[in-house]
Amino acid sequence: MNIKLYYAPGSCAFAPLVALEEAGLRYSAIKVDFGANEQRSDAFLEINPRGRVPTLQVDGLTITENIAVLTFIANAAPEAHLLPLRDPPRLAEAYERMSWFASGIHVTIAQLWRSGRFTDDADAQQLLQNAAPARLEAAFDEIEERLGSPWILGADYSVVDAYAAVFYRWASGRLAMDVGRYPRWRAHFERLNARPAVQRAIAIEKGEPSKTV
Ligand SMILES: N[C@@H](CCC(=O)N[C@@H](CS)C(=O)NCC(=O)O)C(=O)O
Repeated sequence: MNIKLYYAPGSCAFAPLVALEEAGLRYSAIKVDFGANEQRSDAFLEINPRGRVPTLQVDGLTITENIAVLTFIANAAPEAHLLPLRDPPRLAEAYERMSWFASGIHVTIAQLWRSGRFTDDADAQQLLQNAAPARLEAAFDEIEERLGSPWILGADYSVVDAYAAVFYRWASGRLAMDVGRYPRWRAHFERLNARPAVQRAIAIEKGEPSKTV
């Protein structure tokens, strides 16, 4: 299999970058430079007309949207147990969390950082931005309350944990939120960060080469 992951450092593509490292699949990580607006370049729009990461290419098939990308990776390396593929109730729980991350929390982040996606009206954009922080706080409170132990789904680590880390990084970084109010989530993030695959994903974001095909 020829796998290429298009990612941007610090973006939500961190989750599939971690998943690929956990899976032990051979792949190429290709950086899309958001600073240079490369996601809007003709070359990248030809790959993903939505101009977003993560974008995965597998033998010429293009897979976009985090949930689809993470699902592909988990299925491509079932021995890595990155999703509870044979446990329907637990799998439903995994998809409930990931869907909420993608269509709830991530969209609220976009309301704050990319309000132009929702309306061209500058005043309406400001209103969207003003409303976002309280909604994010409520969502992150919910993450804190619903965390399993040691991992989100309980005993077994999964791609859901890596996906949650995307939001923790934003909360503690660009959003400059007081993550002290999320002690369980912080402990979860530190546990995740200690995994060798996560450290490798961080190194790739910093420019170290991935396992290339
Ligand atoms: N619904 C998509 C969202 C992907 C998305 O918005 N990715 C951001 C990075 S976190 C992006 O590529 N932004 C580029 C842009 O908006 O120009 C998913 O879940 O994968």
